[in-house]
Amino acid sequence: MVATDDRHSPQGESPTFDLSAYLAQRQALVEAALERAVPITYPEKIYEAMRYSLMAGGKRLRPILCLATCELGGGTLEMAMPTACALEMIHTMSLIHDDLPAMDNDDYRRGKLTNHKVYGEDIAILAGDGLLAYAFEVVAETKNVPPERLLQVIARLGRAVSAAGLVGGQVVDLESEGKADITLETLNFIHTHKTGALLEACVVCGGIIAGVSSTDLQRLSRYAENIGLAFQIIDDILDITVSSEKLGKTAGKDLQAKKATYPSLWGLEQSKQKAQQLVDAAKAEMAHFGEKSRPLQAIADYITNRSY
Ligand code: GRG
Repeated sequence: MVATDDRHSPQGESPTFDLSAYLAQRQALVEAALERAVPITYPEKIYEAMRYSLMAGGKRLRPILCLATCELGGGTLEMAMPTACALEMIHTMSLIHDDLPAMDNDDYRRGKLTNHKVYGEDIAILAGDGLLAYAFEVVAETKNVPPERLLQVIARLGRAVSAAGLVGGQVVDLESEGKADITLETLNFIHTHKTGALLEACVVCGGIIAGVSSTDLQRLSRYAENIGLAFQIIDDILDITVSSEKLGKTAGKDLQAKKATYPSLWGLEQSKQKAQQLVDAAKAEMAHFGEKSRPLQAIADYITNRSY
């Protein structure tokens, strides 16, 4: 099963900013940096398993967000690239663990068999652990960024993956499975933690690396909060409206697992409207930054217009 490649819908572009070209260029930079970051060495099996999922494609939205906010704050791509790679490593490890039989039990991810289907559950767990640990090492070894900023980045990343972030969201998600009476509050908790926490870390860490003010960090954080929730609402919509081939993972899983989703609470139309309102609110946060925020404005639009 292979995901089709219409990644950057022209609908996501503003007339004056070529988002497709921007995303393609940034993706290529990230791919090259990831390629260099994880060479295969002894014991080869674990590096191969880590690289299998890390280099399997994906939109690379998280590293691209981190690079974009660093540039917005006056920093360079070089300053943010190690953290950008670390964010993709953390995201990939969360996908590997999410797909395990003990969690979502999925066979396909990013258009390929899941990690445990190829390497077995034991190696898949370790590949996730290896990527998570390596992410922090990569950030700590960043050159040309003041150490106190790197320390803040490491603290933010730690919090984003912890029980106060991804892990906590995943626990409530597991507890909620099969329950018909999940409230909007619980659904929001799951997604602000499972999906939102890491997206927020991407945006905020780029700002920290660039050394932006705490007021601007708060603006970036609010932007991220809004796009994070919009991203998840669209994810829920795509799960019921798009094929497995196009998604690169098993479609219709939410319905099958009787999971509460935004469309199941609000219906499709209202879910789309809510996502649009959140994207508009995210873009409003960027108005303060003027022209420099074009990429982040266009990425916010892309989130609601994406097709996989
Ligand atoms: C972090 C220590 C630690 C453990 C993981 C399994 C788990 C705890 C959390 C689950 C996190 C998870 C899988 C959230 C879903 C996030 C999401 C919407 C993923 C899809 O992101 P895309 O569409 O995927 O950006 P690509 O493949 O394009 O990168």
